[in-house]
Amino acid sequence: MSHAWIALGSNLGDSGALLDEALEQIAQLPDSQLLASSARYRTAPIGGPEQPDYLNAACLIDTHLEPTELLQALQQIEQSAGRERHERWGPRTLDLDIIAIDNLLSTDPILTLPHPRAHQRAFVLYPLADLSPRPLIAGHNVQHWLDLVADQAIKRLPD
Ligand code: A4P
Ligand code: MG
Repeated sequence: MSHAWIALGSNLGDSGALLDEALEQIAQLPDSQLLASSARYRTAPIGGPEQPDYLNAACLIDTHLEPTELLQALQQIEQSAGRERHERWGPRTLDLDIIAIDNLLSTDPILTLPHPRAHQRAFVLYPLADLSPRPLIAGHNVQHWLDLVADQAIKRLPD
């Protein structure tokens, strides 16, 4: 059984409903259990073209799936939310990124672990901070990285 931390993001369509639906589908992944999910955050877009603000969140699961099986299952959930890929960092109905799986390290571009940009992004770090346990990213805890992204616009939404 492995812990996997997953980041959710949406800035097209009914983002609140899309994140609700994604969490329900994550809870139903085979050989897996949803342990915790974060608050929702309204966040300014980082990178890419001019685009709407995002709704971001994170969750923690226990899973017996292999890392590549988990990635494929999450990509199927993205597809079922009508995800289209046009340009890097462009707007999307649903993005599901694996932030970390236990303390696995991978430089494979198909599945890089921990996620190579997680520690630079308030929209990933704030939701992760709501979860227990939290992942270690590049040898440091989430709070260490949070202190370095204080300039990024993010608003925690009421439950
Ligand atoms: N891939 C490699 N490692 C991973 C991983 N750990 N988890 C590969 C998930 N996928 C991983 O992803 C591109 C490829 O990354 C996949 O084929 C997979 O094999 P994608 O979802 O098709 O494309 P993407 O999400 O546009 O690319 P990327 O580089 O993952 O984007 P980022 O860095 O995740 O940025 N601003 C705000 N405020 N909130 C956001 O959620 N998201 C992005 C996307 C940009 N700005 C944002 C937000
Ligand atoms: Mg992605």
